[in-house]
Amino acid sequence: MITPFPEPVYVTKPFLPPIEQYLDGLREIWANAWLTNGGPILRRYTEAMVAYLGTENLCMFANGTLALQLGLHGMQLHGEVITTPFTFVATAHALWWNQLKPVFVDIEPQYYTLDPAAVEAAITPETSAILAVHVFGNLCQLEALADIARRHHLRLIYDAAHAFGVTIDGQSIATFGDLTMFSFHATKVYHSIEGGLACFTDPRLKATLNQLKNFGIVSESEIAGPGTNAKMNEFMALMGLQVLPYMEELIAARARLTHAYRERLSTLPGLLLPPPAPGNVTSCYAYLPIEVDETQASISRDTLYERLKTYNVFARRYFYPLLTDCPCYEQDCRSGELPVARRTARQILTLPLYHDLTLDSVHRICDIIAHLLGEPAA
Ligand code: T4K
Repeated sequence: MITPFPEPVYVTKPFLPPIEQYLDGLREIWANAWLTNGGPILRRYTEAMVAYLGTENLCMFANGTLALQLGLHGMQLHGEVITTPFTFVATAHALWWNQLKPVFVDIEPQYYTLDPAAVEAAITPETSAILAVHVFGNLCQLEALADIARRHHLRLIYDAAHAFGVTIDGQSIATFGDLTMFSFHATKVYHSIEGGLACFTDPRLKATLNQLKNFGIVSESEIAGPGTNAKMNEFMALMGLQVLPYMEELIAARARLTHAYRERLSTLPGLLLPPPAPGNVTSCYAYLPIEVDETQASISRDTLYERLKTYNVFARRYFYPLLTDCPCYEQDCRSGELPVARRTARQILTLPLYHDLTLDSVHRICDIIAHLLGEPAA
């Protein structure tokens, strides 16, 4: 008999380093009596990040949203920015706060990233940039987007909130496009409680972003302009610094669980899984998205989502609704029906995936899903 989990199983769970190790770090913070504003631990963390990503051109932030928002601001964009409707709201909000008009275009059906042909078709004289999202850690079509940006003289920005740790041909994805943003929120594969990072190709952006995140301050007597407060504090930097050495282990654990999910779920009728990453890409296994095709399965995505809760399994409908269906953005849809994005938002469900979820739990979640789909348990 299939019974509910005794405790809630959420879509994700943050990894925490050994508490004694964090307490040692707290003692250092106490001794320093330096809590924020570019303290010694943040400096150490920034150096570790430079080494990890292989670029000096980066800037740490209080969260990914502010990293993106200020990154866009620092690049002095104007007019329209072509982006995806299938993402977390923060992507579009970062444009809104810069008074940039989002132009939402369709995604491609396999990995849910921007469809380059749709991007190119949406370019107008008002377009200044493309804001693409490596959604679920799936890489965008890097070459096609770079080619479009080059031919149309557009800036290319990546929201890589989900993609920290992903590499292509052995190279970090931090250095593609003009600017890449990572989120280090507690719900991510890698985190610093809250936190964000912007990596960029133009080294001059570093001073600009460092000022923007610190009220526009250049020195005690000089203010460059209206900045804001988007600094990372020492407690976050400490967490980020202590979680970083576990990256390989965290990704390996998620890979094992992903393979187990795939093996079982790919045999169930009406469930679709995006293909694994191409051979030259190392994934970070950020999310476990499935699509429920109501015409093939005996159940809709929403019914499955609700019924899973009765088994204490809290999957999430990332990303639903489409941004173009949110009242603040619905007037910005200029590109017709967005059929792929619309279908994906209707069918998508992300299942629990985190470092210490057990293989037994994955098998049990799969058995519950099979049961709800009217299939025999394995
Ligand atoms: N761009 C994209 C594409 C993004 O996905 C995001 C953030 C951003 C930009 C902005 O980056 P940040 O400014 O956040 O750095 C969560 C996260 O808050 C958000 O960071 C993330 N994307 C988004 C996809 O997911 P919610 O509202 O779904 O989170 P919440 O609080 O419901 O948490 C989800 C589950 O995680 C909970 O059911 C339980 C578990 N959880 C959560 C927290 C916070 C824990 O076990 N422990 C925790 O501490 O937005």
